[in-house]
Amino acid sequence: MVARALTIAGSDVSGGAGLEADLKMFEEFGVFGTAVVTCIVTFDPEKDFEHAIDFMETEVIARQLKSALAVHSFDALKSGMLGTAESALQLARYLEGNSLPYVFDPVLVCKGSGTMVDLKDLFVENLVPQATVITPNLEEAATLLGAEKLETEADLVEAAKAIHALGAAGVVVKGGARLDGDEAVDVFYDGYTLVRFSTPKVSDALVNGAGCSFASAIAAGLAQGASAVDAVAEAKEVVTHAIAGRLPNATGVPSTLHPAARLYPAEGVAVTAREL
Ligand code: PXL
Repeated sequence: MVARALTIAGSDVSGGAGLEADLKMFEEFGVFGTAVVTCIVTFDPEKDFEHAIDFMETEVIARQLKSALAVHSFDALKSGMLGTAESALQLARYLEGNSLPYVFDPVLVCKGSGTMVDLKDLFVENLVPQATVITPNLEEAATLLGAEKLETEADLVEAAKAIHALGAAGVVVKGGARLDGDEAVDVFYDGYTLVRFSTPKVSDALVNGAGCSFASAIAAGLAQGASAVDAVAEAKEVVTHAIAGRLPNATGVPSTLHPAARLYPAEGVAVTAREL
């Protein structure tokens, strides 16, 4: 049976991130996907590609959610940029009533744009405890925990444990390009297993959509019945290829190339998993 996944996310018209990334990633896994649009991100080419975000009306998001859920029986949900407190709460209310695997990408900022940190408390209270897997980067993890900067692998481990203690079933804290060193390191914790995942760093620069694609690849794996730790390992491999194959664009932040693992695999990309 074909697995089905729903993303609740913003639209990134540049195509690397947001629901565009999610749907392309679902497709790579052979998962049928659809999307609830929470906001639309555009750029002003006359102002150095400054971001603008248009938020969908809460009522329109509610109608999309209701429609999608009525049409399909989903095997997993993923959320990305939720935009407003109301849309985040709406999603939380839905999640409280069911046990679908849920991947929570706690997007608080968009690379190169302003912050949405006012959602932090709402995330911690309402969405973190619903997550099957939550996928914060270093900054998001620090914000969720009200911590100072996270800078070392030991910080990643502590953050993964602390976010698990906030109620998330599985946590993967992403060191990514932001953590110093030759490897891209992520730490997974689910209360039993603590795993350090690493790949050779294939880009020192940030790539637009890497985080969205990682979370949606995990959701696709969960939708197909993979365990959280296996879904994370597979997602890391696919997304590392997608980062290696990144496309330059006019914004200066290259776009993730979602089908790269299949079409343009990079040499030397392998995921190493070590239980800590
Ligand atoms: O990568 C964060 C992100 C999430 N969602 C949308 C975005 C971005 C960053 O560009 O545009 C819609």
